[in-house]
Amino acid sequence: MTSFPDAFLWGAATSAYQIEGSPDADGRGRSVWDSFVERPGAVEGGGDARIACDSYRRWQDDIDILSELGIKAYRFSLAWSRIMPDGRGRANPHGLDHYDRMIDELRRRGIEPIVTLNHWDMPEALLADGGWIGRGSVDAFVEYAVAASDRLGDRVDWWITQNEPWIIQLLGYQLGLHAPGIRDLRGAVTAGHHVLLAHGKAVDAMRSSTSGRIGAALNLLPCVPATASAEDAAAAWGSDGYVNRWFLDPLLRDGYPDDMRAHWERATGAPLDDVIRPGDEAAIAGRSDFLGINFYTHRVMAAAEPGPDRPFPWQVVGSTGEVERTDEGTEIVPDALRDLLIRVHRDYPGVPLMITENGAISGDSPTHDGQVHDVRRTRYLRAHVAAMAEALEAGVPLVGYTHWSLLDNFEWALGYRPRFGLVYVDFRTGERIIKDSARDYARIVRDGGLAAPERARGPQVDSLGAFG
Ligand code: IFM
Repeated sequence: MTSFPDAFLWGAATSAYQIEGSPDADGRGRSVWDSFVERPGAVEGGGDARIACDSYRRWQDDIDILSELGIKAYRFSLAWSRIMPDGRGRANPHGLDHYDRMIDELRRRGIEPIVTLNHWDMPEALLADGGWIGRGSVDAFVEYAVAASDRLGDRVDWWITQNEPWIIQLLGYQLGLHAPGIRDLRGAVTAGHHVLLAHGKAVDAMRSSTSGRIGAALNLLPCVPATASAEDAAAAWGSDGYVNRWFLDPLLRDGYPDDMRAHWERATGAPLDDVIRPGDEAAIAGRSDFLGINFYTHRVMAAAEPGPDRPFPWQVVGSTGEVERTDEGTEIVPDALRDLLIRVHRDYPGVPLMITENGAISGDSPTHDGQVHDVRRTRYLRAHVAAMAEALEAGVPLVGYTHWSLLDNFEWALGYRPRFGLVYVDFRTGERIIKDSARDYARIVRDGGLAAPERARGPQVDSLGAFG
């Protein structure tokens, strides 16, 4: 048996916008995603999240499933616009009531709540000031964080302020593929900075109302050179600055990395001094009690000439040859998770780490027996648990794992086609079916890890046996 700590947080994750539905219930305000999904072509299949998994109404069903599976932690997000319908000013007590009830029920069932504050659903009202591009977003976020912490902070031991700042910056403000759909390179780096600054200021403001641990969740992508050439090595390091170090260094060291700052200043044609103001980096650094890591895959990088759609001198080329992939073509590289954990611990020592997301798209649906035999998700999950075990053995202070996702859900611009859930959701009826992968995960949770022989087979496991 691999040795995970007894207190290891074996969990599953969701986010409010992706599962809740009920956009008009109990005084919720509009979020940036409500208007983004109305843009023609913004969401594949033209779907929206007005119902999604209906979890605002079915939240007790979701907790029943967690409990049935014996899952020990539930990472979910508060819908920002349920709590701050107008973006600033008044907090909506009915929105807070909902999460208050959920947290009490989770605790009653012995399930640890891990609460994310910003999983991308900023109140639409804040767009008047540019969304995250406006510096006022920082104070708006602090108001929201304090409202949440004042009400819930006595029962939440784990807080995640921001989910995936790089994705907010890249898809929301650089490429315009996510809400609010802005394409503005300088706006993007500004937005990303404000997301981090909001983290630092919110942590300070929350300390008086919660003794819980507070961190941010970064989606980290190990960047590997496509060839042994010096040019590709430089491309991989540059990409690492863009995706990983631009967020890790200010959070866990003392400021932005110089090499990437130079890339940004060259690409945007001006120094960043008016964006990253004196005192900002000091307000971000040293605030995080732990780091959340969302891990899905790696980036195989080659050198390239910058151009109109390529601001930096590198490009993603992917692996050549036989590589296992998800239904969506994402490369499955569990060893990269082990190496990433070891690297983060080496470069940013002393910080507890939590895998706050990890999962795979696998489109399995119920078969003749009414069950969902998602063999590939099971294999994926086991391989990543094995990688975590190896990282723990190497001394990495890993405290938890919340699989993405508990439920099939609204996958943003990709709509409902990609299924990430341990639990199948019939989006016409709301019915939930526990997949085979969830039953296998339940056994891992119960046993506190993988049996040694299973682990040795790693990603090659092909005989899954009877699930607990
Ligand atoms: O569904 C998303 C989630 O909201 C953020 N991280 C990646 C997941 C899968 O794409």
